[in-house]
Amino acid sequence: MPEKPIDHIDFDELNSKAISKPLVTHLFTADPSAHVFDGRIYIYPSHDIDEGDAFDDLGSHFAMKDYHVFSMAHPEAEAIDHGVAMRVEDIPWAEKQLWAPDAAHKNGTYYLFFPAKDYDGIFRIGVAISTSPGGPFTAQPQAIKNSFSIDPAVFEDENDNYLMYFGGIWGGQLQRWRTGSFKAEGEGPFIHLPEDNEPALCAKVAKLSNDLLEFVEEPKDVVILDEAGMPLLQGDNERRFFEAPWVHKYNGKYYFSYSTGDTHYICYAMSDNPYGPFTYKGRILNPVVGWTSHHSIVEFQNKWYLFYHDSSLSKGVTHLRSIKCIELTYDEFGHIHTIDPYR
Ligand code: FUB
Repeated sequence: MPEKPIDHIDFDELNSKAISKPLVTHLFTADPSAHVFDGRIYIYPSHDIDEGDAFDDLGSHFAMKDYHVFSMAHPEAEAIDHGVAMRVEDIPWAEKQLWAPDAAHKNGTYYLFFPAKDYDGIFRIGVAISTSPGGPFTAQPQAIKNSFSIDPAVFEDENDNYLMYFGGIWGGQLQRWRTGSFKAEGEGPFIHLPEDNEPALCAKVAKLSNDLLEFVEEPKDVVILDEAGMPLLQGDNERRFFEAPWVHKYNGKYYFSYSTGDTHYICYAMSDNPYGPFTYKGRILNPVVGWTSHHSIVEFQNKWYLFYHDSSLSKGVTHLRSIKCIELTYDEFGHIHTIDPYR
């Protein structure tokens, strides 16, 4: 992914204007998926490292090799590092690039869902399990059957249904699956994408099996409609889905939030149905320092929080990010107030 020009940024000034500080400073962390387990906030992020890989629009420089889990007693408390939760060498099917994970809990077992490239260079989504929310996690021998692309986010509905949302375009390879099988031919992030005037590529949603280890249905499109009820178009890059899906429920409505990637917004859309279609509503987070933006939304003690990341600690290095947290608020119609990450 390309760098935004950062020559003009005074990072001391920027950090003094930042609305929140990095939760973790001894490691670089990104893509925070937050959940409340046993009354504590657990955060499942990517662990960013610099492997010296060349920067490209497919994100080859995001070369992560392990996961750490963090937990906090409350959003202002110190984030405790629970240590290495899982390494790429402990995942039989995965070769590289442990990207944005998520977690879920069911019947005393904790599940870590994660994307990684297999030995054919194809992103798949795997599951690992633990008896503790802080790990360590043991990976299943194979990726989830028929899984593809990146950024799993698992939403638990009231009826004990667990739905996995996933997907990401460009380096996330979603565009290579448009016909139902992986299209390997062609180089670069744009090949296989729809034309600008065609409906945008959608994130996917699939219900998980009772043991949360497989899909029990074909992944379906998470359609986002505009105010006129028409699907957003691929060329509408300030609003269309790029990566980082997340779903939460507030006042009986489902909120599908996501990153717009190359325009650097976190946006959201609302629906009465977790499968959608969702109607576009607006922006949650304006652009952060760094190319990517990725978030989660969680309720803790009757307040709502946005977990996100930026590259301010690394002074703008795209693949060395830091997780952060800020309160998120709604208006009387349930619309989310847009957050500016720097005052
Ligand atoms: O961290 C690697 C990738 O960058 C994630 O999977 C994307 O969502 C973006 O944040």
